[in-house]
Amino acid sequence: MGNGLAMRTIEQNNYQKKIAVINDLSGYGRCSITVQLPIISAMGIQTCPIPTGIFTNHTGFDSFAVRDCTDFLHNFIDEWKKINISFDGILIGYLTNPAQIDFAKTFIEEFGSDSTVILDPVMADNGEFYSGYDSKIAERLSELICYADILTPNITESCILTGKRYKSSFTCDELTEMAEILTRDRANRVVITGIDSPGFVSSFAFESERGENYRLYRKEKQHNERPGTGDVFSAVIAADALNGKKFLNSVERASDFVAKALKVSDENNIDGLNGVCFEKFLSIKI
Ligand code: PXL
Repeated sequence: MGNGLAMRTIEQNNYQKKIAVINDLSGYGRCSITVQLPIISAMGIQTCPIPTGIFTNHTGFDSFAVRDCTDFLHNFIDEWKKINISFDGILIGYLTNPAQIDFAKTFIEEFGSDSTVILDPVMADNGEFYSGYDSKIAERLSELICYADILTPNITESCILTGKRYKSSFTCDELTEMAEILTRDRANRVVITGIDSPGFVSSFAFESERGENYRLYRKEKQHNERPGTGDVFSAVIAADALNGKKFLNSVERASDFVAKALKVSDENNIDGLNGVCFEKFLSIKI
């Protein structure tokens, strides 16, 4: 603001919770910020997006264009500090390079003192890294784990982060061991998604501070693989956490929500590249 006027800061109040959403913006294909904002808004939380990159469409398509936003990101810290805002939550998804991982750490240090930090360590699926990711980035991403309260890796990401071999099935003991490793630092809640078994796909929820500390949520497997389901899932988990919901109930709700949307997408013969049709279920109760 010019003319030597004092910068106007935002008066904080408790009317609504606020979450910073650090993820990419995919124009087409129902991924990342594009799906997370409407879901979190529908659950009553104010969203403040920080796009790490702008994609014309997600990377599952044969062709896409991307504008990396790394050089711009520091402005979010600089400008938001000037208006003195704070966040109840910080949700982190698609980070594409080490500089963005450093940005996420600094953002948490600057704005996260009273925040619940939810980290979806997006980097791989079905036993393979996504295009643009490799073990070097994975090593840097694993540093972010000690900044998070809640982790939502899929089974492939869980194996990478805990140094376990990816395979076609896992026992509850093996999943518990991974969850215990992932909750060694700050995080006390983890949900490992996309666990495959014949005809089913499950999420394994683990809370380190509970007596009976894990539960498996099993859903019928749908025909089509769809990108963005992890983004939908972590959005529900994040909004529920800010709304004070119990973690295990929240994992059940996120699993139900994703399963319903996957089913309707298949029933309507929507090609997998279009992502998951979640919009008609947005009346999700808070
Ligand atoms: O939801 C994962 C994801 C996020 N962002 C982009 C992607 C993908 C997965 O394909 O391509 C751009």
